[in-house]
Amino acid sequence: MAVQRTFSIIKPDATERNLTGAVNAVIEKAGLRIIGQRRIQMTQAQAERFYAVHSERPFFGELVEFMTSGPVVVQVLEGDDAVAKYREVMGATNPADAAEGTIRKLYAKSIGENSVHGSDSEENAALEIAQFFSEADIAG
Ligand code: FUP
Repeated sequence: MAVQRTFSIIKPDATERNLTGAVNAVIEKAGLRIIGQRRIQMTQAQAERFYAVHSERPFFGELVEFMTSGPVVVQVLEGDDAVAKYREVMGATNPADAAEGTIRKLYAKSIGENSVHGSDSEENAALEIAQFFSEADIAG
């Protein structure tokens, strides 16, 4: 299996409840390494660019509002098959459908306030990482 990087966000519902360390513990227990991490307040422009693919969806406005409602932790994760592995560790988008032990099953509040983001492909991971990190801020 190839070593990959993926992009993660710990969302405002999780930072608000002081769950950064708890989420990171699940990530690290799954064998993924946190090789870049920064806590930021996302601007509206950053959130709109990040979720541009959803701009025509009815929940877009709420999504942008939520992602800018408090601090987020942006992360670069590395490991074998990291993109698929992190999707597995996160669990289903809707926490009601998420498997036991996944971050969303453990911590998410709803389909909108679902605690974490993870890239859905290696191509998107590279684009998302580049939106928030320079190589100098990543050490694998
Ligand atoms: P995921 O890849 O699991 O984060 O899910 P999507 O890319 O489908 O959705 C991105 C974000 O849009 C979700 F994390 C939350 C939000 N969303 C809603 O608020 N309502 C929906 O019905 C679907 C997604």
